[in-house]
Amino acid sequence: GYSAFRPWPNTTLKWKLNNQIPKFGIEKTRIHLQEAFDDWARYAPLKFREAVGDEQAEFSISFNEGNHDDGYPFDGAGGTLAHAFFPKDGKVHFDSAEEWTDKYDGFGYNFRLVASHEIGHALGLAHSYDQTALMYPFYQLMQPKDLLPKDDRDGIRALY
Ligand code: TQI
Ligand code: CA
Ligand code: ZN
Ligand code: ZN
Repeated sequence: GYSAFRPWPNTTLKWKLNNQIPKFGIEKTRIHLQEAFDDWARYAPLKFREAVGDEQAEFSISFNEGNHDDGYPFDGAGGTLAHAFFPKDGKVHFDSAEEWTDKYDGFGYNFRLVASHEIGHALGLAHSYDQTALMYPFYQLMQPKDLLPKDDRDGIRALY
C-alpha cells in the first residue's frame, strides 16, 4: 500500500537499455531485463516498462568495461559482475567482460538472475543474510519461474 517512504514514489517506472553485447543482442537483452523487473513487480504495487523514444527513464542500463566514469571500474572476467546504486540514482551496469548466459546449467553467470539482484538494489534493497534469498551476496543458481524467495518478497513489500 501507500507509504511515505517508497524509495521510488511513482508506481510505473521506466527503464532504458543503452547498449548490448554480441552474446545476446538487443532483443534478448530487452526480454531478460523486462523479466528481471517483473520478478519484483509480481510482489509489490510497481509496474515497469521500457521507455519509448526519447522518453525519460528512471533506470539507465548498460554494459560497461573497465573504467566507465562512475568511480567503480569493472575488473575483467570474474570479480565484480555488475553494480547498481540505491534510489534514486537508477544506473544499472553490467561488466561486459563476464561470461553471461541465459541458460541455467551452471556455466557462466545467468544474466536474468544477476539483473534481478541488481534491480533489487536499484529499488532500494540491501543484501540479505538469508542464504535462500536473491539478495544474498553470493551467486547461486535459482529457477526464476518459481516465486521469488520469501525474504525478497517480504523485502520489496516492506519498501513499497
Ligand atoms: N556486485 C555487488 C552486488 O551487486 C556490488 C555491491 C556490493 C553492492 N555491495 C553492494 C551493490 C551494496 C549495492 C549495494 O552485490 S557483484 C552478486 C551475487 C554481484 C554479486 O558483482 O559482486 C550478484 C552482482 F549476489 F551473486 F553475489 C550480482 Cl547476483
Ligand atoms: Ca568482472
Ligand atoms: Zn558503473
Ligand atoms: Zn548485491
